[in-house]
Amino acid sequence: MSEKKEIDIMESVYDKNDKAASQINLSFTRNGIFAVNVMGAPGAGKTSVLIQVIRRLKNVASYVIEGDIEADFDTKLLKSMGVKAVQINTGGACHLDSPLIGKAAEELSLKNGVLFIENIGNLVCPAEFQIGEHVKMLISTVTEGSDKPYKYPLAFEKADIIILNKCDLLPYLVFNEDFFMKGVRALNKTAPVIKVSCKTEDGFEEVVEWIRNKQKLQKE
Ligand SMILES: Nc1nc2c(ncn2[C@@H]2O[C@H](COP(=O)(O)OP(=O)(O)OP(=O)(O)O)[C@@H](O)[C@H]2O)c(=O)[nH]1
Ligand SMILES: [Mg+2]
Repeated sequence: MSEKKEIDIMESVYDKNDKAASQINLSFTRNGIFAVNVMGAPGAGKTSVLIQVIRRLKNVASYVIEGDIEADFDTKLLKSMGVKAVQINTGGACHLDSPLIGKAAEELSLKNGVLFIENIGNLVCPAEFQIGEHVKMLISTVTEGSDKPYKYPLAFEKADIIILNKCDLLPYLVFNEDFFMKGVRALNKTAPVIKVSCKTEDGFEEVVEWIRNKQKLQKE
């Protein structure tokens, strides 16, 4: 009996969140905003990847909502580069949800551009919650090991694009790329997997081209 009650509560939590997410998504679309939910483990390089991407998204207004449990280092860094960014601190919650995004979005006065939402560093919960995004970008890294698609399937299954970051470190690691790709493709047949390095700056032209194309499709 108590088990059934627990499932009902979770269903209503997801339902409420998803309804709010649909409203937020509609409002983003109406304002010409293409929203990217950036997910990945702590330290995967989410902020580093955003910096590389935003630098290359010339002639496009970029906005960032930064999610962290505590602290605002990433927001300060982005603001120091001239990026319009706002911080959300969840104070303990392991993912962002729609009400949090609704409030943060109001602070940014969003209009015509790309909004990156850096989710809490966590390879599990962010994948379960829609937050009004048009696409989900997963940052995976070679330092995490090639078995991650097998162990954390939902994030890989739901991703629209998978960035494999820190490839400059490949010579120093044991990372089985074939095994990684087999795991990814068992879950997700379509998402491009793009190898990048924020250190050498390789791979980002392809990421930016993908974002530009998706943004164009959303506008049509
Ligand atoms: N060698 C190497 N280091 C990287 C690369 N990308 C990021 N890093 C380093 O990884 C660390 C974490 O990078 P962040 O961009 O802060 O990662 P994050 O995912 O935003 O971290 P949280 O917001 O704390 O979850 C930093 O020390 C970066 O300099 C890369 O491609 N190669
Ligand atoms: Mg970060």
